[in-house]
Amino acid sequence: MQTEDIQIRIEDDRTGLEIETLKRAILDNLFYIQGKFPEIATLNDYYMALAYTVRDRLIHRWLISSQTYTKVQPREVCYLSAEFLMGPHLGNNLINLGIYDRMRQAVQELGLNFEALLEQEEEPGLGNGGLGRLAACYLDSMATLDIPSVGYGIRYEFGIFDQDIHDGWQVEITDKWLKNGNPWEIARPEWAFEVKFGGRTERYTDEKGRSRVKWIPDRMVQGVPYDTPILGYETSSTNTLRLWSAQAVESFDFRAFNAGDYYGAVGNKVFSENLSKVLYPNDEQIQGKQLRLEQQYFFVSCSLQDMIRTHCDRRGLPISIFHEKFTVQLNDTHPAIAVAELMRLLLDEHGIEWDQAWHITQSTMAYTNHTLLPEALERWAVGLFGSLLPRHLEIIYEINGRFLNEVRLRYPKDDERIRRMSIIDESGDRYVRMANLATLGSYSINGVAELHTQLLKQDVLHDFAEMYPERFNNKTNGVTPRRFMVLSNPRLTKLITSKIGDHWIRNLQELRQLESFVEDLEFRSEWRQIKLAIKRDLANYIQEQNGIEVNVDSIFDIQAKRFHEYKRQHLNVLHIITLYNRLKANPNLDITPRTFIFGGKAAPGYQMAKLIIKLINSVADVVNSDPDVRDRIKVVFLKDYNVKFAQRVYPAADLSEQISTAGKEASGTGNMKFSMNGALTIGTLDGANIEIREEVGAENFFLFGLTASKVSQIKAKGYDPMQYYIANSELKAAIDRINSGFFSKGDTALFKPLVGSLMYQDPYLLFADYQSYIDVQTQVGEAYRDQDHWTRMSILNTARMGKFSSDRSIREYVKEVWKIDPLKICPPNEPCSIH
Ligand code: CBF
Repeated sequence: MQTEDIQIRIEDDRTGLEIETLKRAILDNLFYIQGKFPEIATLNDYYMALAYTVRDRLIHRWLISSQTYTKVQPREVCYLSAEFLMGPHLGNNLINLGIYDRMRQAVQELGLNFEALLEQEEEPGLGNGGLGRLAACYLDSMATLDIPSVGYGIRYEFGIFDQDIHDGWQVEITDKWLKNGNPWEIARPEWAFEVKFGGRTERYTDEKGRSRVKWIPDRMVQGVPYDTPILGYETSSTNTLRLWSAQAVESFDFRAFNAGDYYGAVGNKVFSENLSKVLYPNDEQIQGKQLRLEQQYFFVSCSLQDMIRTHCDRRGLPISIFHEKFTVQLNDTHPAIAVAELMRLLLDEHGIEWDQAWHITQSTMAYTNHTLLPEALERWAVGLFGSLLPRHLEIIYEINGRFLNEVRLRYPKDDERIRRMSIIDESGDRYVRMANLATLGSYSINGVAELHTQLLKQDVLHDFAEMYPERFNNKTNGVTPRRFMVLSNPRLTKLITSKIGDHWIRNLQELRQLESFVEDLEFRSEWRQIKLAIKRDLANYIQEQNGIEVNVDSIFDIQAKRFHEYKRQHLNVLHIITLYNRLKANPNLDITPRTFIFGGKAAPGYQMAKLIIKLINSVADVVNSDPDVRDRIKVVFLKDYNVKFAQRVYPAADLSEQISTAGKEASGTGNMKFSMNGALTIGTLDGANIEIREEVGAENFFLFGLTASKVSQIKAKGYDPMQYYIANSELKAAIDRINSGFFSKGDTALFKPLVGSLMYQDPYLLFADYQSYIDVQTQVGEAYRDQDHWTRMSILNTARMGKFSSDRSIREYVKEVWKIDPLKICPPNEPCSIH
């Protein structure tokens, strides 16, 4: 049958947006999909029924989008990322569909608790932190801006671990996010690909007499795509997040089974499926593990094969114009193997000559760098690399040889430069440098904030930036206001919308209009009341979770992010101990009450970061129960920081801690989410803090600390933290308190590694920044006493955050990097001739 002949009847029950239709659809899904009568349905059954009701409403838009892409053949972005930290889908999809309130009413009319159903969703934690969450924000913005795009990644069976706290220590628990089923995805086994590993290569002459290479692998795995629709805000554009799951090509070996090797019969299946089993839980730290390289190659190969199939088979286009129809954005170096894989596919599978293949590859790839930390720059031992990907190593050698010849021509007799620029690090054991491969293979290379891009060009990729200046550019990160304002802060959203309408949700610069309300007494009062109400909600949550009662009139001073020494959660702790010492010395001291709230996970193998978590909890135990403190300071560690948790915390903050050592945080995005929700920032001149301060105004930002260039200078001169310790009595007292065993029940050994590292090395310059931090914290305390002024600053923070919408970032990528035109998608069931 011809597909044109088939008229599919799309039923109103699956698309209708009326309250009665929504109610009927939920009950229908409960019956037909969950297979339950209401009397015995669980909360999860209702959640699933609701989620399917929403998914049904995405499907038609999704199919029209993909049909339109097939017809129009637009240029598309493929966003390759080893991590997508999506957060719960339900609420976000309701916002983007524009039916949030209507659905709440429908659910309530069915006698169900809407909030409890939203809460029921297990979030897909397929990322560690900033990098994965950025990818998720960018998917939202690309769909919202009608940019044809696909997000490609890995469907990890176990995402980022859940964090529990036992006796103050972090304990990791397996994240079984799929255990109740995932209503948002659709498996597409019919579109699976095979991925090869290991073995050897062989040269042969083809029928045209050309010398060609064949890769004879020693094992093969299958990648099965699972697709999730990504609907934009107030548009029909629905793009795809395509995550690959690893499966055995042949899942049961009958020969082994018949020979009595029962385990061996499924051995290959177990081995293959391990590939997409678990997300590596390290943020900005590489371990060089074989499985990690296998994961990277696995998803990159599946994704590139998928693009080529779409291009050549589905759209019937010649491979020679592949780069005109696709651009690939490499989210850090994790997918950088794409450069060698696309070359391999073009050379070996499509018979393209080297120069043309290189032209296509280099015109396709664009690379975003997300970190300057040396421990996060990926490199793979040549031995490991070659045994896993022998053909790719050959291709990389060839790329490198040709490239280094160019460098020699341009910079004759500069052997040092050759050594630095080579893709192969030969300074000791030999390694493949993935950042060099990504840079060389890309037509665009960008950092994620002005300072970061500047340092990237100055330092890590200096030689490349000198040789190819036109390829380097900055794209300051952004975050989606749909999730991080509209969904997570409905009260503030309502107030803002009541004053300036709702266009700001699509065009965040419109928040500037709020500036004219700063002098409006009633508006300020409403603003303050809203913050207070949200703080009250968080206080209740803290009471429930930690059994700690907090004062909602105190400053909610929040540091929520991954634990890393460069982020300096321990500097925050030194401030807490300093305040504590002052109160102990003078119990009647008049300080502004504060609640210090921490949240975040540490990589399981990162002992120092775990010790900092233990220190926070130990300080909390002492401070919270000391009668001398009389509730003027409270310390709370909220466990299991994830997207859901973040949505609860950002709106409740008065003060956002962005206190990394200058030059270390590439951008930060939590800093943006706090500030958008009216928190004031205490921060260093690091990452996007600099641009946030420029936007909100220096007078509405608490700045402290050394600049990045001062940090480098001090380090170059030979930094001695001990001098600061000796010279600063308050700093000394804080450190001595920890050292004395005061927070560890007399155990003087417990925090020794941490204190020793600070006193003798202090690689992140806490001691050098200590006094400036304490002084500015004192100013914060004083400023908070003038609530009216604080509220003005809070409003101005929100009003001036327009720049940090991910829509702005994506518009810049579209215009300056990808060069893609938006493509409007027709709404379902409406006559339409747009594109
Ligand atoms: O660019 C997104 C984020 O990426 C990181 O989280 C990363 O993993 N490299 C950086 O640490 C952040 O600064 C950055 O905002």
